[in-house]
Amino acid sequence: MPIKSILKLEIERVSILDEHGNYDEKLGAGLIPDADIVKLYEAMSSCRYLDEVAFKLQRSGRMGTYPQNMGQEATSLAAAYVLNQDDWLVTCYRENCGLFWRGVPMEAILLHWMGDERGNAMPRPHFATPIAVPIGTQMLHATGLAWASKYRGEKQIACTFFGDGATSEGDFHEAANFAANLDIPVVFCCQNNFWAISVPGKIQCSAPTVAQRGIAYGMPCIQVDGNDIFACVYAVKEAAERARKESRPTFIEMVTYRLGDHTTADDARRYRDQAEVDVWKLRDPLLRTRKFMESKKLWNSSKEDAMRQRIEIAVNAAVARSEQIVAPEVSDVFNYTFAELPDDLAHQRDSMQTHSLASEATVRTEGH
Ligand SMILES: Cc1ncc(C[n+]2csc(CCOP(=O)(O)OP(=O)(O)O)c2C)c(N)n1
Ligand SMILES: [Mg+2]
Repeated sequence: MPIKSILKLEIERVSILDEHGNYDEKLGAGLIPDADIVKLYEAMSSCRYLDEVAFKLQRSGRMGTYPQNMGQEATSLAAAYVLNQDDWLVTCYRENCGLFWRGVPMEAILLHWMGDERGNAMPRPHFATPIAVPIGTQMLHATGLAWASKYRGEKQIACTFFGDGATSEGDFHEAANFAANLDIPVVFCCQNNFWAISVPGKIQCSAPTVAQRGIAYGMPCIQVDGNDIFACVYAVKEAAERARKESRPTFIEMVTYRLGDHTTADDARRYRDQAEVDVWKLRDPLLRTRKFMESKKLWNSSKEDAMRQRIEIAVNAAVARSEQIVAPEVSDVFNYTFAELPDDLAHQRDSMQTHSLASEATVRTEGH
């Protein structure tokens, strides 16, 4: 028997508005109305400004740590723009732009990174899950949420975001396998920014694309220019339609780049070349969207200045609200996990309230 080729795979890449301002009229026809692109640009710009402010808050000791979103704004925003308000948006920690579009207030994100978990209690109208810092967990949550929706006969789908590094975690593979085999309406959006903190993508994924990791599980896969909001909208739209009509998952690799450090606890200069960063600065999603709007006479510098003023007022007000909120009771740490607090935790709670490290708890629990 001759040896036959039994499978040939292909990954398509979508780019509509490139960094040089070239726009694919065919793919982009009617994709985002002019009025919306202006709103999307303002959303990306305010997310960028919040990033700058949060960085300064951290450096001046007013925030614990913060992961800048800079450079990756278009990806999650495109998804939030395409999805219905009641579709689940299941994010990682670099998707502020999508969350703000959903209506999550800026101060919620600020509070979370200031160490106040009330900021991470996403209320129902936003259909967003808490920011997930443990890498990979949220792909499973999204799969579960979408499965529950399918089981109940509801139309809600789920869309989840994670990094290139997260696709090396077992959780990703479990979620992808489960979603593909059970026909679950979930959209997997991988933000391939080429780095998992200091680990470069090429030493943790030997395949030429991350997208093809989804092929192994039998789901449609596509790669898009993640700094091109049009391409991201195009891909999420297609994937959301597939999820809704056929109840099938899709894997989208969004190729992007984080222009800042991994978090404020990192110094990326120690492991990546400035020359690489400089190349990606030219591919900035904000820059190309602005140039596109200017070429269509939708934007000019006086509109930019007016927008900048609006953004500064909004962000500064959000910072003020996040810093003015009354601090939670320390004992809240114990209040939301158990209906009846076990003895050892009750002892910890009570001894914590002695106000002196040397003194014993005034209230002692039996057995301690
Ligand atoms: C389970 C787990 N392991 C390790 C870490 C530490 N950690 C935080 S971010 C990160 C890298 C993630 O890289 P990637 O998935 O590419 O996301 P990016 O930050 O680049 O968007 C690691 C290893 C963690 N948060 N959770
Ligand atoms: Mg990464």
